[in-house]
Amino acid sequence: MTMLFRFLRLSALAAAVLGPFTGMKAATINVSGGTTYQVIDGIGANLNFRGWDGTNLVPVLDAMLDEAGFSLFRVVHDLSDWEAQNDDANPLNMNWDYFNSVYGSATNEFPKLWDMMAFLNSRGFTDRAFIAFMGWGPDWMMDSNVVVLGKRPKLRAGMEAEWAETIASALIYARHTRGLQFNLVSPNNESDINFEGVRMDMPVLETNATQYIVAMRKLVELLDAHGMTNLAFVGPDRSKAPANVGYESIPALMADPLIRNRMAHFGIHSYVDGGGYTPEVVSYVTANNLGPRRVWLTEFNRWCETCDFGVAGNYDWAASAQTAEYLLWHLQTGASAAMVYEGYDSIYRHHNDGANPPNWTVWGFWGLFGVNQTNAPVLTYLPRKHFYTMAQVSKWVRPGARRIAVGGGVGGLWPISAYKHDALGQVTIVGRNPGAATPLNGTLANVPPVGELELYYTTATTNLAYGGSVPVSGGAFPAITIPSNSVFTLTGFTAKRLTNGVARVGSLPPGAALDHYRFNVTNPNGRLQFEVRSPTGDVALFVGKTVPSDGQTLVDYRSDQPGAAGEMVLVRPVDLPKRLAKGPWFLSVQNRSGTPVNYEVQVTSWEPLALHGIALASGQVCVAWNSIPGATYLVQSQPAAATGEWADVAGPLTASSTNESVCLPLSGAAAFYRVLEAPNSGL
Ligand SMILES: [Ca+2]
Ligand SMILES: [Ca+2]
Repeated sequence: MTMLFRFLRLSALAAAVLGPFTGMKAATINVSGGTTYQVIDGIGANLNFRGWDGTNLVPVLDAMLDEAGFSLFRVVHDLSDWEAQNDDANPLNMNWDYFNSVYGSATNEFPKLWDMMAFLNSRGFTDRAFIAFMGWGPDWMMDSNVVVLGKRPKLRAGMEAEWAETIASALIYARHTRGLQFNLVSPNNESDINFEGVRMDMPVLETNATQYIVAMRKLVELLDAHGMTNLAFVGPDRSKAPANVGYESIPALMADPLIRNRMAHFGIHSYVDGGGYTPEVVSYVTANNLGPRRVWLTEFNRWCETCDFGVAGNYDWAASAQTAEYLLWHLQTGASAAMVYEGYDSIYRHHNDGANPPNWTVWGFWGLFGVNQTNAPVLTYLPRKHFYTMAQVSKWVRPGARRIAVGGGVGGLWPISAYKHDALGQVTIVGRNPGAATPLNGTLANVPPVGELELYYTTATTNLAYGGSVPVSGGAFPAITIPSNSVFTLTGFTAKRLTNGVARVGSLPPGAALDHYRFNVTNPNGRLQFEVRSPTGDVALFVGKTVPSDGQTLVDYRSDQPGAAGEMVLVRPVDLPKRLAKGPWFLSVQNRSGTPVNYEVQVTSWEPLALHGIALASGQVCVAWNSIPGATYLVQSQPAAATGEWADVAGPLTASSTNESVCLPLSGAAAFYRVLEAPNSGL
C-alpha cells in the first residue's frame, strides 16, 4: 500500500460521521428490501505468499474461513524481478527451459506461492483467490535514467512486452504446469508510484495512460496466445485518489476494446475513512454503464504510519473498531468486495525501513493476525482485535447478498447497513455502536421471511459474542439492546429448526429450489450426521457451517447421489473444510429434478467413534464399535511389534445398526486393531 493521499477527504468524512448523530437514544429503523443497491462479491484479505511454510499459516487461514467466513483472497507476490536475465530476445516466445527453472526451483520463493494457492484451491477457493504482483522488475527491464534510493522503479520505454511476458509466464506456469485453479489476476500493483509495482507512464489526467495501456494489451495478447482466454483482470489497483486523477485510469482501460473485455472488476485501494474513494468510482462506473464490472477494494484498512516499516502499529479497541467502520463505509457507498490489508504480519521486499542506506526486506505489521516473534524458527500468529471486528461483517454479509435500504432513526448506530440474500434466505443488519447501549427495534419489508433476528457483537472485551434473539412478526421486530461501544450484527435465516434425531418432512417445487434447515451443535467432539431420506426424486444435500449454502459458492460439504437416492454427510472434528464445532450448522436440500419432490430430513448428533469391545472367540478376534447406520467403516490391523503400517483387514463395510462388529482370523501372537470411519461417507 502507499501512504500517498491518505489525508484527503477528511472534511467530507467529518460531515458524514457527524450527520446521523441525534443524541444517544433508542433507534427505530425500517429495512426495505424493495430498494436494492450493489451485490456483494466477497469480503476477505490480502495474503502475503512469503509467510507460507506449508503448515504454520493453516490455523490462521482456518480461522479466516471458519470464524470470519472470509470469501475472497488476494494472494500477494513481491518482487516482480524474477526474470533476472531476459529468457531470450523475443518477448513473444517463452523460453520454458528458463522459466521452468525459475518457477520450479525449490531454492527460490515461487513454490510458496504455488503451494499456498494449491491450499486455497483445496479449501474450495478456485475462483475466489487470485494472485497480485507487487514491486519492481529486473534491472535490465527498467529505466536506468530513473533511480530512486538506488533502485530502478520505472519500466523502460519499449519493454512493455517483456513485462507482459514475465507476468504471463508465471500465470501460465501456475495453471498449466501446477494445475492451479484461478480466474482472476491483479497484474501490477499501484503502478502509478515508485516501488509498489512496476511503475509505468501515466500522464496526469490518466485518460491517456499510454505505457500502462500498451503493457496491458501485451499481457492480454500473450495470455490469449497460451489459451488463457478466461483469465480476467482486477485492477488497476492504483494508489491515488481517483477523483483527482481520472478515476484510476478506468477511462483509459475501458477505451481499449481488448482490455475492456478482460476487465472483471475495478480494483481500488483506500486507507481513508468515509468510504473514500469508493463513492467516486462507483458513481463513475454507474454513470458510464460499465457493469457488470463492480468496484472492489483490493486493499483497505485504517492507516498505520509505521506498519510498512518494521514497527508495530496501534491495535487497541478504537483502532480495531475503525477497520470495521471503514469496511462498512465502503459497502455503504457501493463497493461489492473488500480485502483488508492484510491477513497476517509478513515480510516484504519492496518496502524499506527508512534508514540510510535503506533495508528493503522489512516486516509489515498490518496483520489481522500478529506474528508472535519474528525471529522464531517457526512463526506463530495470534489474532488481533480487528480480525474480530471485521468478522462481524464478513461472517454474515455473504457473497451474493444485496445491500438494501435502511431508513428511520438510527440513533447513534452509525455506520449501519442492511443486506438480503434470497438464495440463503437471510437478512442481515450490521453496524457500529460507538456510544451507550441502545435499544434497536424496527421493521423489515421485502426480505426473506425470517422468524427471528439473532444478535452477535464484538466489544473491547468480547469477540463475536451471542447476544440473544428477537422474534420477527408481522414484518416488525421488538427492541433488542445493542451493547455499548460495539460492532454488531443482527441476522436471521428462513431455515427451519431441526431437533437432534427428529425427522422433518419437506417438499420442494421443481427446478433448483432450496430448503434450508438449521441445527445447533452443542457437542463438538462427536459426529454429526446430516441426512435426506426417501426423496421422491433427485435431490442434493449441502451442509454449511455458520450460514446455509446457496448450492454453488458456499458449499462446505455435499452429497449428490443420482436419482431418487438418499443423501448423507458425516462431519467429525477432524474433517475439512469445516471441522465440527459448536454453533449453528445448516443443511440445504436442493431439488435437482423437473418435478416436485417430497423428502424427509434429519440431523443426528452422535458420540465419538470408539471401540467398545474386542474379544477372542474360537480362534478369531472380534472387534465392535458404535456405528452410524449407513456410514462406511474400515477395520485395520498391525502387528504387536508396531511397525506404524496399518493394513486393511475388513471393509469398507456399511453399518446397518448402531453397534457393528466383525470377527477376523487371528494372525501372529498379538496385534493392534483400529476402526476408521470413511469421511463424509454417503448412503
Ligand atoms: Ca523475456
Ligand atoms: Ca522470450
